[in-house]
Amino acid sequence: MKKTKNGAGRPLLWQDPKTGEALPCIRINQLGYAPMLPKEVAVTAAGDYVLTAENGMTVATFANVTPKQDEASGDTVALLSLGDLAPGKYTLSGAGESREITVSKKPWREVTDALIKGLYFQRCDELSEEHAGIYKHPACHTGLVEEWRKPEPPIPEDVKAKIPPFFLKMLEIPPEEPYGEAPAPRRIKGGWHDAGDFGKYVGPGAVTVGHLLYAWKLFPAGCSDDLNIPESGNGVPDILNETRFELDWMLQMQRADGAFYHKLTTEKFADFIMPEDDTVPEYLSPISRCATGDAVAALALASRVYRAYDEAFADRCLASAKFGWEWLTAHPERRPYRNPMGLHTGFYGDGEDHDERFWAACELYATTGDEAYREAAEGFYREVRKLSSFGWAEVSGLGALCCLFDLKEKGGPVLYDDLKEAFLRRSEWALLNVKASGYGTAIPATKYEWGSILTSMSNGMAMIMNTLLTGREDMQAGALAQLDYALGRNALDLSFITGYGERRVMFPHHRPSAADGIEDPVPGLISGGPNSINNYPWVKERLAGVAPAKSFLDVTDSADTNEIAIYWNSPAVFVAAYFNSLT
Ligand code: 9MR
Ligand code: 9MR
Ligand code: ZN
Repeated sequence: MKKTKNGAGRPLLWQDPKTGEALPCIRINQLGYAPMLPKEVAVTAAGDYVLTAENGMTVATFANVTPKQDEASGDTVALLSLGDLAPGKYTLSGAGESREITVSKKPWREVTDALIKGLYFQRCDELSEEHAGIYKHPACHTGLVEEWRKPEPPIPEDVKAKIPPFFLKMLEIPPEEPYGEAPAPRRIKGGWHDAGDFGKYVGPGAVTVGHLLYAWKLFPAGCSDDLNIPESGNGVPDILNETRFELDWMLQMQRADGAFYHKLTTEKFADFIMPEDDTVPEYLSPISRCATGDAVAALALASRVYRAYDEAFADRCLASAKFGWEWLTAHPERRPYRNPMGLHTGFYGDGEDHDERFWAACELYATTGDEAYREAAEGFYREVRKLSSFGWAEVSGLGALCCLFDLKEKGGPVLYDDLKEAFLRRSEWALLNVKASGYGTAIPATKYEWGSILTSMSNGMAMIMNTLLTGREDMQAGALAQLDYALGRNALDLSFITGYGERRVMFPHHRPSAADGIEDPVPGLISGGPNSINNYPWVKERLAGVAPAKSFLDVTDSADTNEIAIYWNSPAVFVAAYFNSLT
C-alpha cells in the first residue's frame, strides 16, 4: 500500500495558540469579488487601512478601524466594505500588512463548475484520464450485492453494561424487517461515494439531488455546460447529466415493495485505499422511511426536470416515486432507521420523518397536480418547523423550495401564503446570525458542529430564497458572506474548497485524496469545517482551548472537522451558482 498523506506533521498555525504564530490580519475572498456586488473584507487589527489601485492611486481609506470582539472565533474583527470597484487588482494595506484583492467580472465561475465536477469525482465508476486527468481510477465496487440479513445476536450482559443509555434505547427499536424472500445477488451500478468514505446512502444522495436540481431550475445561467464529464455535449446541461448519475443509481435502490434501502455499503469503513482496491462485499442495508421519503421527493422532482430531455426516464422516475409514496402511506408510523448490529458504516439516524414526507408530497403534487398529494403536503406541513433547513436530516427547506418557486400561487393559502410568511420569518434568523458574527458567518457561535459548512450554506440558500421573494439587498449580502466565508474570509484565513484559493485545505478526510500519491487533493470538494462539539477525543485534546470557529485541523484523520461530503458540495453549488448567475 502507498503511504498516505495526512498533514499531521504540519505546523499548527491556527490550531495551537501556544506556537504564537500569527495569521495575517486581512482576510479576503481569495478568488476575489465582482464589480456590482458587495465586497467585504475582514481585518483583525485596529488602525488605518488604505486601498490602492494597481497604478498606486488611493481608491478608498478606512480611518481608525476598530475591530470588535467576535464570540465564535475569539478574534477582534471589523468588516470593511470596499465599495464600487472596476475589475482589476487592488492592494489593501494596514496594520503593517498588505494583501492583494482581485475584482473581476466572473470571479466564481470556475469554482462553481469545480463544485459540480467534484460530484463527478465522487462517482462510483471508472474515472477516465480524459475526464479526470491525474485523478483517474479504474472501476470500483463492481461486485454483486445482497441484502444484509444477518440475525442480530443477543448482547451479552457485560457488554450491555458498557453501552451508553442513549444507544441502548436505540437498540430497543429493531431494524426494519426484510420483505419476502431475499432477492438474488445482483449488481447495482453507479451512484456517488458519499463523502470521504465509499458508502452510498439514499437520503443524503436525494438531498444532494434536490440542491442541484433547484440550483439548475433557479439559476440555469449560473451553471455552465462545459464540465468535461462523459456525457458532455449530449444536449443535456451537464449539471443535469451529473445529477442523473445519482438518480440512475437511486432507482436501483428501491425494494420490491416500493420502500428504499437506506444505504449500500461494505460492512466497515475501508482503510485509506483507492476505491478500486476496496473489494470486500457491499450490502443493501434495511430500508428506512426517511430514505424512502427523500427518494420519492427527488425522483418526483426529477420527473419534472428531465421530461424535456428524456420522457421515458421522466416516466420511470415518476412511477418509482409514486410506488415509494404508496409504501409510505401504507406505513404511516414514525420509525427511525437503525443500523443492524455488525453493519458499521454511516448511520444517518433521523428520528423525524414528517419533513421527508412533506417534501415528497410537495414534489408529487407539483409534478402531478393530484389533490391527494396536496392534502398530504398540507397535513405534514403542520408538523414541520425548520423551513430554512436543507440538510440530510432536516429537509423541510427543500419542500419550501418546491412550494415557493414551483407551485407558487397554486400552493394556495397553506402551501403558498402561509408557508411564504413562515419561511420569510425563519430566514430572518439566518441574517441575524450573519449580523452577530464578526466575519459575517451564518453559524451561531454555539453551533460549530460536524459539517458546520452545511449551516453556513443552508442559511445562504435561505437568504437567497428570501432575496428572490423580496428583492432585499441585505439578504443577498448575507448570502454572499457565506461564499466569502467558504473562500477564505474566516478565522482560519483558509479556503475550504480543495484546489481553490491561495491558502486552502490540503488534507481532507477523503480516501482517494489520501491514497492516490498525488500532492494536491481531488479538486472542487468542500470541507465540513470547524467543529467544536462532536469531536474525536484526540481532536478535542489537540484543540483544547481553541475557539469554535478555529476548531479545525487540516489533517486527513480528522473526519470530524475535515471530511468532505456530496451534500456539502451541493448547497455550495446552489449559493455559488446564484452569484455566478448575477455576474
Ligand atoms: O472514514 C470514516 C468517515 O467517512 C466517517 O464520516 C467517520 C464517522 O462515521 O468515520 C470514519 O471512519 C473512522 C471510524 O469511524 C473509526 N476508525 C477510523 C476510521 C477512519 O478515520
Ligand atoms: O454529516 C454527518 C454529520 O452530521 C454527523 O454529525 C456525522 C457523525 O455521525 O456523520 C456525518 O456523516 C458522515 C456519514 O456518517 C458517513 N459518511 C461521511 C459523512 C460525513 O462526515
Ligand atoms: Zn465505488
